[in-house]
Amino acid sequence: MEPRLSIGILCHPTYGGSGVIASELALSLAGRGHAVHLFSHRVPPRLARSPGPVTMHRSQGLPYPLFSSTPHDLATTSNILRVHRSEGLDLLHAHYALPHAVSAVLAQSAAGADSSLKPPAVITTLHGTDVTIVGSDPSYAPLTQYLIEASDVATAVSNSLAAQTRAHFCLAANRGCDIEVVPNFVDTDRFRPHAGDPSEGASSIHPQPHAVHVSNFRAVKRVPWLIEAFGRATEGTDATLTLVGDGPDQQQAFQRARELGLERRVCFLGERDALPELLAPADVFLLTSREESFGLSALEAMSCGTPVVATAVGGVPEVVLDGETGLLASPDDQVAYAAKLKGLLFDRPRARSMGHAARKSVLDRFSRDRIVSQYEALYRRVLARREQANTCEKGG
Ligand code: GMT
Repeated sequence: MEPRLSIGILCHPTYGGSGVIASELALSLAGRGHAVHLFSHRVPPRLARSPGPVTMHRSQGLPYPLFSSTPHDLATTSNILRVHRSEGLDLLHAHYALPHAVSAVLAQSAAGADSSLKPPAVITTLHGTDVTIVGSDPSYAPLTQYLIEASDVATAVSNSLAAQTRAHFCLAANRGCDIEVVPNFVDTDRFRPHAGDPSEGASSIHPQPHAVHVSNFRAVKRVPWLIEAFGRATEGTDATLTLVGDGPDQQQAFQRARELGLERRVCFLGERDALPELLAPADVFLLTSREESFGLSALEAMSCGTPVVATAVGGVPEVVLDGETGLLASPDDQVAYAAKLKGLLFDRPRARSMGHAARKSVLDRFSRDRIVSQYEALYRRVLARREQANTCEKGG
């Protein structure tokens, strides 16, 4: 039997995306018998709603007048060292390069300076804007490049993001170019067709065509553009759209819906935990991002048997198979996007058949068990490699 590992996971406490993946991974690894510690400056919502045996370490830096802002990341590093000294962590898995890979690499280096401690391995998972927007900005690019190289292994959530990472950071041949692709995953038991429907799908709870979108309402998601496209596709009909989530563009989106006279057909729900119950009854899930390394909310919708109409950007075509599990359009062509949406939203048999294909594709390619096993195998490979390097060093 493989030995039980002691694992530290670092993440942003976000409602979606990397915060969800890190929390679900932590819970799954704990469910497999590993000792799992999660480090973040708040409890991520997906962890908070679970009773799973993950030890949460909330980093609270000391506010002090000398600091321009409270350095919670330094408190995270300190927390890791405290746990490492008392329990011995085998590895640190940083989700989103900044600032978590900094904390992980620094903790590894500090542990290495103490001969009584065995430094933990560092795995960094790149999620998207940590490479494309934040990490590539001149203010952070050299540090991001260093972190990718300094990690024992860096992973990316799609082939597209791996290629972008290589293009941004791996022009010179260095060991940081070794980027593995480990895609995101979904809990297919929770995100399932007919979730929350007591009659298990005997009839849809939305008699009229119904679309749904879930996001953090950041500019990159283009929610006002999505509302315009929905307006074009559904003019003169009683089709409805539910928007789930919250973020910087929410007011602008609300305003756009009002300007277009859609306020009675577009419903803003804000952040909700009941995502499967909101995704499963929809005819179509909409995604209109300008860039997207993966599109976890689209995957969650597909797992509920809801097909996706999305912009063909970044890693989205790896998740949504055009013509099979959804439809893709150029991010620069709202007319084409609206035409594809119209073609699917008002053709329930077609939407249902694509929804079945979407569910099957998720079960075949992105199930939680499959991807957590991929991470577990990666951890063991990295640890074996470090062990071997250590033995060689000692042997002369
Ligand atoms: O970058 C963001 O805006 C948030 C980020 C995150 O940390 O959640 O989202 C990225 O990671 C998700 C999880 O891997 C992916 O599903 C999203 O596609 C990705 N967002 C972008 O690339 C814009």
